[in-house]
Amino acid sequence: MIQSILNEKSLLADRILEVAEVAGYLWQKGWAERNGGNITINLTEVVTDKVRSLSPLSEPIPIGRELSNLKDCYFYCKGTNKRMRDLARRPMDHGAVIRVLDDCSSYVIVADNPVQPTSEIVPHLSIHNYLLGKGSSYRAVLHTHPIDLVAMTHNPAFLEKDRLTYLLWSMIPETRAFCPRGLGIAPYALPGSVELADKILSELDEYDVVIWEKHGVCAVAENILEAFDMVDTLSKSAQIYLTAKSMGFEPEGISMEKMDEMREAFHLPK
Ligand code: 2HA
Ligand code: ZN
Repeated sequence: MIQSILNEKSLLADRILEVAEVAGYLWQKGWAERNGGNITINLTEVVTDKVRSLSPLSEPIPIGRELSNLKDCYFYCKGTNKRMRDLARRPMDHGAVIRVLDDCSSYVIVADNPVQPTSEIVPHLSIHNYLLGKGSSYRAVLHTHPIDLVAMTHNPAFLEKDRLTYLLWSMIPETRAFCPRGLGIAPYALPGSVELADKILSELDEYDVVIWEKHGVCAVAENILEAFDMVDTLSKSAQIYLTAKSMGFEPEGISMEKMDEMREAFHLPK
């Protein structure tokens, strides 16, 4: 049998298999054309002695910034140019585990194969660094291209702060309940750029999901299934809105009063 860190049962293997499960959903949803989208998860707390003992499969690769909270941290990262639909079947051929070195500004690939991490590695690691820095329990970062949500960002009116949050919350109660911090907005910026990374970081103070104008969404959560569920729920709301519009009417939406009632009943944040 080919040596793979997934051959032995471990929490680390479970986390990577969850990524594969979500990658399959992204493809089925039509949110992951070609190599579209990225997933990284922080595995440091579940890293096994076996993975710790592996020799690097690459030279140190510079990150381009110093991320001081990531010293000796381990991540699973989708590979650059790799497809979610392939990752769903063979996560260790289309992604890799990396270790950030003690200098906090470079990493090595440690398993299974020298698959180069996603082109969005700098924004992703910057987000993990930020989350650890504020003591967050979030370990998963998902970037994907949901058709309905991205379509909505082509209307400048929807890019006003919290306009989409309230509109999508008002379509079904689940969205308010399971995406209680709403949807942040990042104006269009070059994919993979430091500018985009910094804009997302500033939005994450307030939101767990950030939509990037004319591109996609980024969601952070304790695990990758939770991150997927938030985007899925927001997308469901967007579909209800678009379905009502295509039937020729503006959906009424749940009133602010009813939403406040729900916020109090379920102890949701303001
Ligand atoms: O890596 O989605 O934004 C694929 C992307 C880049
Ligand atoms: Zn993208």
